[in-house]
Amino acid sequence: MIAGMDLTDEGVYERVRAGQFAELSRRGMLKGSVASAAALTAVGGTATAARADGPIVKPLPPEWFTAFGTNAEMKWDAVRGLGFLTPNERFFVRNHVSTPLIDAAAWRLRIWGSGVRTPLELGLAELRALKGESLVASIECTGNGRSFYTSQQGQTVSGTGWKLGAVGVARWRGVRLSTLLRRAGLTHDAVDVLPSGLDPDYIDKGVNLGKVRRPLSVQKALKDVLVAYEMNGQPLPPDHGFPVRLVVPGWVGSASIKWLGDLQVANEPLFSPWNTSFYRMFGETYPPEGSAPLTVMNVKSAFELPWNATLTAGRTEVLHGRSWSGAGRIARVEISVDGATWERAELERSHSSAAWQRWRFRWRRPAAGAYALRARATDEHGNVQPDVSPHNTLGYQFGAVVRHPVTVA
Ligand SMILES: Nc1nc2c(c(=O)[nH]1)N[C@H]1C(S)=C(S)[C@@H](COP(=O)(O)O)O[C@H]1N2
Ligand SMILES: [Mo]
Repeated sequence: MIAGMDLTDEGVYERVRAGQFAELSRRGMLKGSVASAAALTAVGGTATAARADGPIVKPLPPEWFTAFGTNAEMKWDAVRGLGFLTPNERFFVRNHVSTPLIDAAAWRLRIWGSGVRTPLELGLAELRALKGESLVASIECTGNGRSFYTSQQGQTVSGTGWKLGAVGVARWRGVRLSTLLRRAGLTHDAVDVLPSGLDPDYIDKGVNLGKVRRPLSVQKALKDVLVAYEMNGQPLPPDHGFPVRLVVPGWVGSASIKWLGDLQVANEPLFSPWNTSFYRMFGETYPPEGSAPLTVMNVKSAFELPWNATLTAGRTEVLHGRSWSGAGRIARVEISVDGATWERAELERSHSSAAWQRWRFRWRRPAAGAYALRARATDEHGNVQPDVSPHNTLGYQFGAVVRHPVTVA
């Protein structure tokens, strides 16, 4: 315990560690570790990586981001007026450890294991020479919305206290994972793919859990997963996986491994802490080993408004927002300003089914007072946001309708 803080709480731990990290780099004590980290080698794959000055490389102006140690949340009020895609410099960051600076010229991706006949190793130029494809897709942290378990439902959960900004949508460009797997001679009995990152090992409560890595099924890998090297027309920024990351559409963000260095393909199920200890539901209503590993993300909605925004009484206000679902397109969005009656929001043109849906709602001449605005979306499969999210101790997948406070004055 540091000064009464509970370091077993992931959010507290990350804040404390980031503070210590910042202090060390201010005092110039990381010079030695920069040199030793320069020859960092990943399991299987190789790349040289250096450590940046802090856990996140890009600037995090407070008007765009809420900083949480190694993570940074996009502020929804800063999104108003931006286009459909989240600009790279505005995209949320979720780092288990810290952004590595990877030398693209030395980067290699290895594909190996019992599920491929001809193990493959390729560099960035070779990857870029393969047929490229673009995909507009969201990436959303499994814990997005976590703080509402506490603020809205009075429940205790651990992890970063995100509001709704641990999500973003980009146009990704890269090579289909299926292309690489087939080139490596994917066998008929292959079942799992385990991508590993090149960031430093993740130390959780003093235990080294190794490289950030999380298995996904071959089925999903062949369906729509992209091995991406571009984000919104630019090379991936360091914080978002430079030079190469996975993009696993619709699935929990932790599946979209950044700084990809290694792909193990196996003819038997693979496990890592990221599909056994984390990214499952744990708690009262779940078995001791937790739910099945989480995959598809749930339905959520956000207003493009500051928290506790002040609006002008008697003036018609056009409220803007976005809704999204890992399962597919959004079919309907309803808004309530009084918590009792619901009206349809107007949907804008729909883009990719793997991305969000923009909408607007005309709030006619609101009277002065305090309100809780609600947006409730339904996706094309009939998944609808409930009033309450079932509790789980790690605070994953908060999908209930969020009550967004505003004051009309
Ligand atoms: N190698 C590696 N990949 C990773 C992570 C990480 O810490 N290391 N974090 C994961 C999690 S939990 C999420 S939500 C997304 C976040 O992607 P972003 O930082 O580009 O927004 O990356 C995933 N990929
Ligand atoms: Mo995440």
